[in-house]
Amino acid sequence: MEPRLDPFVTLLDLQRGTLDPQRADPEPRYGRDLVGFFQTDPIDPEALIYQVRPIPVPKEQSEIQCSTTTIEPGTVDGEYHMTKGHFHVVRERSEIYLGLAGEGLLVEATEDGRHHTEPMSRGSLHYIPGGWAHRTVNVGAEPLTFLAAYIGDAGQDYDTILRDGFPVVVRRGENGPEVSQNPRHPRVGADT
Ligand code: M6P
Ligand code: ZN
Repeated sequence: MEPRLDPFVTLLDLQRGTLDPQRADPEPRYGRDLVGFFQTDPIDPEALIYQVRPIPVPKEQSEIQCSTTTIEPGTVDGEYHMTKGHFHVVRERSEIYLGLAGEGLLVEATEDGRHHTEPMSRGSLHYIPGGWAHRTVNVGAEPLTFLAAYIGDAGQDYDTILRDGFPVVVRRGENGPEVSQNPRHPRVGADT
């Protein structure tokens, strides 16, 4: 075959998730971008909640999309800062996350409401199988940074999350993070 892309290398700052050279603009997510994802909408529309730094390649099945994500520490009305979370549009597409810095929780869920959480920290390697929505939550005092790699044509479905949310929410409790059922989710299933 005739190769489609030339090889390339990017230097990743393992603490901050920055890329050099940056092959695409970072994609910041502010309070205003996260309306509808927390139990209570963020008060400050200008607050930076997280930032995605993509390494762009064609969004096709033959390519591997890669990005870093850095979530700032903090809470929105008691819920820890988190990503929107998504299913893949092509549901069977899988993904890998690798924790780089900070302390987090990866929350995964199926469409019938089963759910699963895994602690994230430097070196934690997470396999997210097809059919599982995924959201990362920063439960620490420092930024949470992780690397993601996924099949290029996966696509992100946010509408299902905006409608139902995840089966569980992660809040700051007296003794650290507390995972509890989301009262708004239509069908909370088993913790697997
Ligand atoms: C990871 C990957 C990206 C995703 C990002 C933020 O980097 O899973 O595909 O965009 O996290 O998550 P979300 O899109 O759910 O806000
Ligand atoms: Zn994904």
